[in-house]
Amino acid sequence: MKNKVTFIMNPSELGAGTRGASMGPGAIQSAAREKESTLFGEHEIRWIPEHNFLLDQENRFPHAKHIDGIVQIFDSLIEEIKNCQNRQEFPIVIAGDHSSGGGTLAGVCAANPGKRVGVIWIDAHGDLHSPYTTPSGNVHGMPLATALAEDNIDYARNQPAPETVQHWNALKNAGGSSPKIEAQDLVFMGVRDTEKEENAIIDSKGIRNYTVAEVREKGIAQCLQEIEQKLSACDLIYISFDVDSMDPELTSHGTGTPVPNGFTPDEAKDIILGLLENPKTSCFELVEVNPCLDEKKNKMAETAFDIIQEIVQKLSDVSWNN
Ligand SMILES: [Mn+2]
Repeated sequence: MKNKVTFIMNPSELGAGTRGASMGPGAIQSAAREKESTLFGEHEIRWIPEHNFLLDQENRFPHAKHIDGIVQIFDSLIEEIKNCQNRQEFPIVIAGDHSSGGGTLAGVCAANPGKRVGVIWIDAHGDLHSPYTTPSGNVHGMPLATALAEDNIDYARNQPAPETVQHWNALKNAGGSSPKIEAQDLVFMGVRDTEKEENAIIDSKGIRNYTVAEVREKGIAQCLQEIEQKLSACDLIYISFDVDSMDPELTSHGTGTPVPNGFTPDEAKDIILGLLENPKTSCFELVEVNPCLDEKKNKMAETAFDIIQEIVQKLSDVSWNN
């Protein structure tokens, strides 16, 4: 049984389309300090080296902006997740933009070779684009395609340059395996803003999405029971929580791409705490807090911190796999 948490802070915002998500991890720490919480003093904190200086240079990769730096970030995340595994500690990753999720997931797979990894992606978006299909070039819209090794060539709208493709292949192969997960082992929750290129993958691979409406209608407990059943063949589960899965009116617009009609903060918390009761859950990540965009001072970071605090409390109450 693991009983220790390590925070992995990844202040990269290379994958985001608006600036400021690099300050998300710091804003969450500030929210903690404002409440005079000692949570971040009670656990190991590992900071991923950032490459945000690339944002001060001309972008060389229009179809996967700053992907050269993101390759480095993936490698650092893999290293830290492996270190957590060696120390028998539970990693809580707090990251700027959601491209981080691809690296964390690569790390979970690399730290557990031969194990089947399930993913619960709580998000307003599908994050299934590739350099071939992206309308924006922002890599935070691509992390799941790195894990699924999904170029989605049938829906290509771009012709990425060879150097871009080389880096993209590095992301897909990060940690030494590709694909890292099967589409049937991926569950969406709260996804409500996708593009046709992503819908094609969701439809053809039958990726299950628990909408906000379905979760409310069935109840969280019933949905989580179904998810546990669906992922019963998986050895490990990784939870990726994008704060834009929550309703911006009930939180704030302190995130890069807010979408109306999301989960309430209490619903998000109950979902995550429920998922942590599954002993297979091995890693949690929270992303996309952007204090520069917050119209309610530091509200999104405060909301995120409340959730993180409850997660750490919960983890001290439950035991889970190796
Ligand atoms: Mn996302």
